[in-house]
Amino acid sequence: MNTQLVNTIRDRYKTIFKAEGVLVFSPGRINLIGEHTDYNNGFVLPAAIDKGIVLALGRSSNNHSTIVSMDMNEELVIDLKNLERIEESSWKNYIIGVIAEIFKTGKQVENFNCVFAGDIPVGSGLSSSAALENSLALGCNELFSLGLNKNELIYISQKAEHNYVGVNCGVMDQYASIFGKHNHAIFLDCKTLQSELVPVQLQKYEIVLVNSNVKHALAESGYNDRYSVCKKIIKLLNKPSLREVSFEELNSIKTKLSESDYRKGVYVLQENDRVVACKNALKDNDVEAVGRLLFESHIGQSKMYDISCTELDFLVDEAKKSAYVIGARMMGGGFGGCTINLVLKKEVEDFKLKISKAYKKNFNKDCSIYNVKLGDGTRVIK
Ligand code: GAF
Repeated sequence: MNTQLVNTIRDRYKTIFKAEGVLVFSPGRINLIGEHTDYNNGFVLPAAIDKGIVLALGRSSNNHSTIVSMDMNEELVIDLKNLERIEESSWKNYIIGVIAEIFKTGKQVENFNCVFAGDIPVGSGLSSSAALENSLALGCNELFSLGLNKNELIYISQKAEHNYVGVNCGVMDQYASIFGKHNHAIFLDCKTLQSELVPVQLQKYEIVLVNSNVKHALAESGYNDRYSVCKKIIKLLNKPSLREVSFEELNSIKTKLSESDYRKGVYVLQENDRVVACKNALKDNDVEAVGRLLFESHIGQSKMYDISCTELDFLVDEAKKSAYVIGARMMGGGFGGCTINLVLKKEVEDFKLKISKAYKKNFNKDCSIYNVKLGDGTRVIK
């Protein structure tokens, strides 16, 4: 967690609202493997990171609530009795959505003031959105003593995204951001919400993220289309989710599906198997196998589920050419954002230099590179 950011938010809240606020940190996440499996009741293997959103929140004596985004240099003023979605793609819908979803649980939020900022790049596949939702949900829980448990906070954040942002997301991002644990990944069964913490010991390797700087906005990308394809398949098979579908069952309706929809169904089934294999490889300390699964996963995302883009494919291909990268793939919802790479520690600087140069040469634009540490989940900062 970035202590400088915490101090900045604490001070800014004090300056604007002349009071002390409750301070919350909520992390973004990486995902080792398991993309677009969460809304299919499948498996995922994410981890919270040391970067995220810091938010300060306190009571307001006004008859409205004021929320300040330092990064956007924008302010939102809301009337708690009239929480309508804003007809634009904006951070404001995450705020409105979380408050509205808290009200739907029967809990009462009163007028509040809020300031927040983050150190995760927006639209990069590191889930700044879940971090924002969770930070506000936990902040309200603390300030107004709502008594919501962690799973309830997760569902509030997820529903905010469904109903106010317009993304039919699964539960992975909100779950990882709430339940993250230092140096661990979370093997999560999205059907039962049962999870297992898996230590991430990568021996000679480390995780390096390369941001293509192609911005994705899931509500505007093909994310919801992929969701619809999966729904179409399970409807044909009369199953509750793709989790309950076998390869044989999928093959039995092959002729009723377009070639592209069939491929997408196969991808989800295969990706679920890869998540389980990856979890086992991590537990067996078989880092090379983890890497191989990452490369395979990318092929599925790019050639079968069609959620990659030229820039992400290029970054993974470059990584593959390098003798000291044992695994790489696009990460998150897709259509832009970051790749996750497992790179030999002693060659990380060389990797960064080479991949940046190649990217610039090919696309005439810069990529950005981040080292991340796996950190703890959403929490109040005392
Ligand atoms: C986004 C969504 F929010 C997640 O729920 C998940 O589906 C992910 O894309 C893809 O795995 O981050």
